[in-house]
Amino acid sequence: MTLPRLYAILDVGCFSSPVSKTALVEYARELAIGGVTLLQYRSKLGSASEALSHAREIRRVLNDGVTLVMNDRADLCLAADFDGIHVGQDDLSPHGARKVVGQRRIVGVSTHNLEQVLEADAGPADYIAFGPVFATASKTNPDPVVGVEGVRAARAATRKPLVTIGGITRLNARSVIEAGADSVAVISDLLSHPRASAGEFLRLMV
Ligand code: 3NM
Repeated sequence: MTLPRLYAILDVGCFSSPVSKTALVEYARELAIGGVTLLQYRSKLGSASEALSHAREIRRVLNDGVTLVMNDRADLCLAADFDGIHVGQDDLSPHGARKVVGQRRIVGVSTHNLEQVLEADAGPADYIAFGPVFATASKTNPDPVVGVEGVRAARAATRKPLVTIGGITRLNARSVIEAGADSVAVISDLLSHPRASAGEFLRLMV
């Protein structure tokens, strides 16, 4: 698969509670208008039924031009008719996720060190996410920062599409791409002006 340069993550935890489905969908729409073509839905706190309701509405409103990936939950990926599933080191294995979602959907996996990159490289994931590249406030208990040098090392360790994540902003995204990343995954630096920020990210990574 070929990844777009920008992989936007809609993290429900970044929205003020009670979370409004309308606000989430509007955010996703703004990202899409800004040029986002790959979007992950991430909900670490709410119920599965709430996540499914959000995901279904996002799927309904965004056209097929946006590839939608569900964080963690292979069941919700299928139920919301998403295009892929992203698993962390403590979730289903890529192999397990693949068994659930089948061959035609995308499976991505998070890694945080070279050993995990090599393990993911040998497995069935379609892409490997690696990070945190820089310090991040968007994840509880993040792994140690890997830095741009870490990205270079990960690039040398796999030929699978490489997504970098963690503290990536419009100021440092280019340096990460130049270190060999195919794509940058971003939560915070899209939040305040999603449409304009997505557009800027995409322009500076051509
Ligand atoms: N995963 P921001 S870092 C969700 O290291 C997530 O795997 C990470 O958010 C990892 O763009 C991270 O705001 C948070 O830093 C990314």
